[in-house]
Order: sequence, then structure tokens, then C-alpha cells
Amino acid sequence: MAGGVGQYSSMALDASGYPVVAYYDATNGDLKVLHCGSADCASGNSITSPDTGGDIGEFTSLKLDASGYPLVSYYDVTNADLKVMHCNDADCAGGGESITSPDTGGSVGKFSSLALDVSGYPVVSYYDFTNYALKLMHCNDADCAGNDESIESVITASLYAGMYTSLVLDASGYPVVSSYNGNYLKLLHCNDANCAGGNESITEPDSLLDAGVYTSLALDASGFPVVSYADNDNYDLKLMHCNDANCAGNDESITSPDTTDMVGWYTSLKLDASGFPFVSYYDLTNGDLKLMHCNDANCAGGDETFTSPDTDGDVGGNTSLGLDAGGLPVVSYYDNTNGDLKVLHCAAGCPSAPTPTATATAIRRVPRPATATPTAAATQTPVATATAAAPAPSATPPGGGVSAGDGHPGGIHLPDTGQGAAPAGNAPALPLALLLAGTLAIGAGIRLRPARRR
Ligand SMILES: [Ca+2]
Ligand SMILES: [Ca+2]
Ligand SMILES: [Ca+2]
Ligand SMILES: [Ca+2]
Repeated sequence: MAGGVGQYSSMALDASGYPVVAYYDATNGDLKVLHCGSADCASGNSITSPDTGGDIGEFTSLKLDASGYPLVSYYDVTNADLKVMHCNDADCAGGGESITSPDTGGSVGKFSSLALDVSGYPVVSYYDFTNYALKLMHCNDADCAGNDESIESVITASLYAGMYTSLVLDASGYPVVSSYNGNYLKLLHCNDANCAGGNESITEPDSLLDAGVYTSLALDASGFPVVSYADNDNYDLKLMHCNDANCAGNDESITSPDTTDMVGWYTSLKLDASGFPFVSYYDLTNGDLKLMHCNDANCAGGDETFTSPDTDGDVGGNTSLGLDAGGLPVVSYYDNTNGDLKVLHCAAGCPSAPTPTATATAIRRVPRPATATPTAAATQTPVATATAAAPAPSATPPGGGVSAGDGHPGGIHLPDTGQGAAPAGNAPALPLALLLAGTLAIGAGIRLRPARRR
């Protein structure tokens, strides 16, 4: 197991636009939660380890409830179970969080994706490794407590069904899930809130073999799916925009907007106010975080905007993207060189709507204190701040970070640094194991080409 903290990050922005990030502490095998004290995580950050039982915390997916309290789905490595945590405060601090294991049947819970229904009850898609199925859980309470949730095996017909799930609820509260079945991209649209009855719509809208890993799903204003994913045949970023709610008819718009080098892992997708995709992802060749902002709803025309806002070492794993109130991107991701969680808040220069402005950067390192106990909340302040040639605050775009000038557009912060970098040479022997791990072999994995499978 690689050391470090920050893998499997999943981020949401609170009502003030401050990032809240769930992630995995590989050094201690714990789930951690960062709640930033500012929009750029520059000060007042809270870092907690609310669940330290066994080796837990992979494959996190985080949403905030109506009170701003985190709900997180994640994987219990020790017991091979799905877990759900519902915090009773905005920081998951002080103990008393609800932590349940609502599905313990077989090896379940990898690749989880969480949404909340109109009552605030969790809906989670995830992978059943024992039965090679995509499962859908709909809880009948806000904590997924009582061992009485609705759990359905929805896609079971294909080998490895249910990897890389990304879940969104449609306007009726019915789940829509993108996933990968080991060969192809799958799009599930359920006709009820529980995906029950064995009568859901399941399509295979991209006929390209080995395209469909690292999916991230959003719905456009019509409820039609938009999905970013990686093409592991050509190692390109792909973008699908469906022309119907089910991605049916084999007539969707599918583009490969970034074909430079080997790119496209760890995608995270959001739509801007115009419905144009923003995608964060990993550049395998260069070990960089990349951002794409499309100038149309289909990312068509070969004229999208690309930036590499962080090229410092091998960075960009497990990206999770948000857009602030000004439409500017905020990204949590993993620094594989240093084994750290990083958060980028683009002040300017990142692909932003409507107009990128001057290059501006702030980099702060906020080391985790060596004395921190696993269960204690730690309020932290930056110990080093880089500021230079900062434009006037009034010139900073809405939600923009502090500005400085070392060439990186945007504010990059390290809210949680691990105790040592991930070891080199951790590439698994089997490419599929690489895919199942979901997070390994950043950089080192560029020569690992998943075998074609039929
Ligand atoms: Ca229940
Ligand atoms: Ca149904
Ligand atoms: Ca269609
Ligand atoms: Ca375009």
C-alpha cells in the first residue's frame, strides 16, 4: 500500500464556497475530511479522521446535506464492505458521526458514487466484486441505518460491470449512472427511485473497446447525460453528450477533445452556466493536472481551452472538480511525488468563464502536524505563504485566490501533507488490478496498457 494522504479525493463546496474534501489516508488506512476555512484553503482549515477502524477510506464520494454536514460513501478495505458516514457537524469533528456498513454481502463498495434524494437520503452506486455487478442502494433514512435499505443488483450481465460508477439523480429522483464493465462504457437510467424491477434502461453508447474508465457524469438542462471518461485504447480524453435521457439509439455526440500525449485518467466533470463542460483530469505522460473548458455543449470542433495549472512533480491523481459562485474551477487532487492532498482554486488563467485574465498564483504548504492524533480535529494555519506581485484584490475574479507570480495560474494549496511520498515501483503486475485499484501507478503506470478483453 502506498503511503501518503490524499488519494480518492471527493470534494464539494459549502454555502460559503469553501472546499470540503473526503480522502484516503493511505499511511494510516483512515478516512479523512478537510473543511477549508477559506475559498482557497489558505487558512482556518479543519482536518479530521472521523473513521479510523481498520483500513478504510478508499473510493470516497462526498455530498453535503441541507445543513452543510458531510455525507460520505467509501470502501472498507479490511472487510470489503461499503460504508456510509453522516456527520453531525460541518467538520466531522468531535465524534458522534453516524458510520454504518449498509451492504456487507460479499466484496462490495469499490467505485462508489453518492447522491442525496429530495429527503436527504443517500443513493449510492458501487461495484460488487464478488458477483461482478453494479449495485444501487437507496437508503430509507439519512444515515443508511437499520440494515433495511433498498439494494439492487442492476447491471449483472457483463464481466466487471460496475467499475468507475458516477451517479446523478434525474428530475424525478431516478438514478442515472455511468460506469465501465471491463470493456465498454455503460449508461444506466432507472425508471424508479430504487432501480427495482429489472426493467431499467441500460445502453452501451460508445462502441470503442476499452473506452469508459474514470467516468464522471452530469445532466444537461434537458436531463440528457454528459459523460467524461478515458479512452484506454488510445489514451485520450473523451466526452459524450447524449441527445436523449437514456443515451439510446447509438446517435450520441462523442468526441475526443484531448488527444495529446497520454491523457484522460481521473476525470471529474461539471457543466458551466451555459451547459459547456469543464473537466479536470490527469496527464499520464507529463504527470500533470489538466483542465479542459469547452466552448460548446459537445466539446466539438477541436477548439476547446486546455491548461495544465499544476505541473510540479507528478500531480493530478483522483481529481474532483467544483465550480465556485463565479464559475471558476476548484479541484482537489493527489500529489504522487510528495504523497499529499492538494487543492487548486483558479484565480485566473485557468480555463474560466467568461474570460481568462492575468496569470496569478499562490502556493501554500500546510503540513499536517506530526502531533495530531488520528481522531482529533486539527485547525491549521499556513506555515509558508508565497506572495509576490499580487494584483489588487479588487482585480481578482469572484472566488479567486490570493495571487502571486511563479507562473502557475491559480492558487494551489496543500492542505494535508503525508509523512513521505508514495513508494516507487508500485505498479501491479496485472493491468486489471491497476484499474481495480483505481488510484495506483500515477506516472509509473504510463506504460501499462490494459489488455484487450472480449
Ligand atoms: Ca435504514
Ligand atoms: Ca425499475
Ligand atoms: Ca440518442
Ligand atoms: Ca468546441
